[in-house]
Amino acid sequence: PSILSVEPERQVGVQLFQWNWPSVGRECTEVLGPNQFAFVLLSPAQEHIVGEQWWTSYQPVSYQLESKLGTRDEFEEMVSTCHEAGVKVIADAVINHMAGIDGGTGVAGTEFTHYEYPGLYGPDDFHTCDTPGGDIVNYVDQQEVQECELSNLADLRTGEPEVQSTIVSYLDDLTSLGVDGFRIDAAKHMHHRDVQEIVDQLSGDPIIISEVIRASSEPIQPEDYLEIGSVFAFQVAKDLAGLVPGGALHRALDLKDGQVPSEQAYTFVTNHDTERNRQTLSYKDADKYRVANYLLLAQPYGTPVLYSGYAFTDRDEGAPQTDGGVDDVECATPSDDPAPGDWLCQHRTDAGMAEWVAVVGDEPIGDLWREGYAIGFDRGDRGLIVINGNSTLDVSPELTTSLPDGAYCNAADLPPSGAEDRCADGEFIVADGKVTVPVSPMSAVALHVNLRSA
Ligand code: LAG
Ligand code: CA
Repeated sequence: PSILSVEPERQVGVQLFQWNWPSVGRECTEVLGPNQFAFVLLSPAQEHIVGEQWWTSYQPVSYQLESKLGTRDEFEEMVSTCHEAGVKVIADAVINHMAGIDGGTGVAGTEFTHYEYPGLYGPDDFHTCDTPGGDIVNYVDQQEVQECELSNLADLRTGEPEVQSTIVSYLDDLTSLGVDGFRIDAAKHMHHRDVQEIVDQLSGDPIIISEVIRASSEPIQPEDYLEIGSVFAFQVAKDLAGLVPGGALHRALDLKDGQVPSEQAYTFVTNHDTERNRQTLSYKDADKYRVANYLLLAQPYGTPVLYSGYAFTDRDEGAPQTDGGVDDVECATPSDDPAPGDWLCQHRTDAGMAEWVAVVGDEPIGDLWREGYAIGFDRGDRGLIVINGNSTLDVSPELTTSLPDGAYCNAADLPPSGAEDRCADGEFIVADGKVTVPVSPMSAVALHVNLRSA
């Protein structure tokens, strides 16, 4: 029989929240590369304030690449390791602000005060603002959102040429180490003109993903940033949080985020902020979270970014660390009740799905099968998925499919190793355009043409 096999086109990314550089590199080699992940999104790499909380990463004190996540050398090594595995690296660029505390010594030894960062910035480089504490209070006032302080974080005059060139040197330094793109942290808090001017001065042609959290009542919208590059599609995450518990899984097929075109939307189920403020589903939602991830990956809108963090009880709680450095990641055994500090490695559960997405590519959604809280459909003649959102009922539809005949394995159920002989004995038999697909509650079966028995 002619085994149609497809050149996979990597698409799926993963945010490895607070992973140190050596652990990121190892993950690229062992899991992300073999499973056709496209990119990894890092936590911030620059020097930051001292403290056990995760969010010290978001309080820069210098642009030295020395942080709780590793050294400059470790960073450089990680980037090349990931590249060797075929995985791109997106850095988290905290450029709206510097630290939000009175002063101190950073993790690499830089002494600073709130508005003085030796060799980089002095008081004139920061906005001043006459709101209480200089903070942003009123999100309906564009100027206030962009020129006052976000939680006391010293707000850079990002419209000024000298500030811009300091930021550009920092980002170019990351590019010189091989970084492929940037998440622009707190992009909403910088005028899109400022971000555009900074991006225009960067060397190379990095991927740009602006973080502009959509709120319908506000004057600043993600659409304002589309000329600069892509944006994170927060609306998709919020919609998934609503529709999975409600059981209306088919509504995930119409997902979009306002007027953001698919090619410029980075979609996700959760990130480090939303899993803490409970705006989205997270590991705490156990099987609902897993179903939401299947939906995210199954539908064609946007570029999916999986999330991988650690269990926590207190929102400030940092990742497990020793002497100020985050420990190497060791994935905990999957559990619906993990202990605080356990590395969850949620993305590994979906490792085989990253390849499924790479294989189905842009193929459109075929005819929809629907029964109760379960849905199923083809993606062209390359893949098929059935997602069962029923919490107690099995489903077992006999589907009409465009998949070529063969014995398929379940990509949603592969070990993360990406082993050679992944489908020795395919149990899902496509014959004459029909296939029966048994799926247990709150799980999925995903077939693709590159995962068949010979
Ligand atoms: C972001 N995107 O726009 C990050 O995704 C988000 O995680 C960052 O907040 C925020 N913007 C600034 O980069 C995080 C924490 C905050 C934390 C902040 C700075 O969610 O809780 O604020 O990082 O570390 C903390 C305290 C505040 C305090 C502030 C300054 O929670 O009470 O005012 O530090 O000292
Ligand atoms: Ca600002």
